Amino acid sequence: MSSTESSTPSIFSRIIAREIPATVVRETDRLIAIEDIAPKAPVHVLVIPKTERYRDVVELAAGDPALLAELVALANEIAAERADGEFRLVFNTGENAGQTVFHVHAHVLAGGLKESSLG
Ligand code: DGP
Repeated sequence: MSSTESSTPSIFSRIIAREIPATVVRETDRLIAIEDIAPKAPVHVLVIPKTERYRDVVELAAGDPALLAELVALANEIAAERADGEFRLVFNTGENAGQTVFHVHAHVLAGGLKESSLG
């Protein structure tokens, strides 16, 4: 077994399999978008590849850049539908960066974030 595989399904794989409930915002062949359980912004959606082959965005970009592009496009659509089309896209990458689920996912944060700028 490689370092990118694990013996138990991730929490997101269990959501994708409908074993655990979640509010599904959008679903495509290769992605699911759900409401974050602990929202940090007026819009806080997680966009998650259905495969758990990639633990973080670095692995995803190297392994399937087209899927990363699909993820970004879906984030853009969600921000357009749910807010004003402007959004922050966050990939926590590694434990020391705050990643807690090692199944790659993007946080789509939108809705009046100007005052909480990172810059
Ligand atoms: P990260 O820290 O980047 O690994 O983000 C994991 C996110 O996943 C965090 O914002 C909370 C969210 N999360 C964890 N468990 C669940 C769950 O069971 N349901 C939903 N909807 N979100 C979850």
